[in-house]
Amino acid sequence: MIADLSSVSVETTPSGLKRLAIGNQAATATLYLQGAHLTTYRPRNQPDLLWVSDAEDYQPGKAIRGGIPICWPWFGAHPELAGAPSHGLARTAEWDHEIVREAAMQTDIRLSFATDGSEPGFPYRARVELDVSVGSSLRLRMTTYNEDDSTLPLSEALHSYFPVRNMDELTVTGLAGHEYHDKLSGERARWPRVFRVDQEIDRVLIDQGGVIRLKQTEGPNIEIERQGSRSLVVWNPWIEKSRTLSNFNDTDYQNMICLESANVLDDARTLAPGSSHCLATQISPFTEPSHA
Ligand code: TA6
Repeated sequence: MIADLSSVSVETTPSGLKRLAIGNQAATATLYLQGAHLTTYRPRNQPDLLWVSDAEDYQPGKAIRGGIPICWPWFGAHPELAGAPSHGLARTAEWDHEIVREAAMQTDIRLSFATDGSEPGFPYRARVELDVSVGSSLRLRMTTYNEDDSTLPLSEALHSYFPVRNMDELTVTGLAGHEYHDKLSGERARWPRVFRVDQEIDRVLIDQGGVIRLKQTEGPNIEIERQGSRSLVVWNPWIEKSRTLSNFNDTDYQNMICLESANVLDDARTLAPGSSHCLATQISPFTEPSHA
């Protein structure tokens, strides 16, 4: 019998959430069907490249604090509907899934979620498919199909939480010099050449589609590539905001940063009837070249 080269097993947590435990020769990952929500991704011989608060209790109907929450079909607060869920409908909805490919070095899974126009805040028929590929890189392709007769407004993000071992050692490249919208001040500015996380950061780069690299001496170095996205959200709640967040320890701000592949603000999209848009991201480990 050929050894198990790749496996996907369906598990149910004590709280009743269904999740897929994915394993192959290149990596392992954990994917919850509620919200199509990845919570772990570990390339072979690497630490987890995703971060989840250990205050998370994985309850049905509640977004998981960490991993890669799917913000769709709106990002942040709903533009008109007070009381609508923050970051849209998808991250607490039950998605369908099919295992597309189980190979030795790669496992591909397609998840899907559809709206019928009755959902509060989103009166449109639409479908969103998330193609997850677990291998030496983690690839996500989120494709929205407008199945309605009306033009569909779309803002979205793959709200990725990354681990930081020591915030003082963290550098993030690919940001400097780019214009960003500061959600805290409401102003626009240029990203500084020297950037340290030493306060609450909630910023949206508004026209940057290039490679982002998270570098740290003790924790994993992570490379983020994007397609179909020219906006990137950078978020750390820091001290005060951390105290207000659900399923988040007061000191968790010291060990995480969100770098979110997005279509938000100037990069939000409108889909004509019958059209589609794909937002894709690749998350990969990388090693700094050792200086000879
Ligand atoms: O992406 C940053 C952000 O929009 C912050 O403003 C903060 O609200 C964060 O998302 C977390 O939102 P959540 O609804 O998951 O608590």
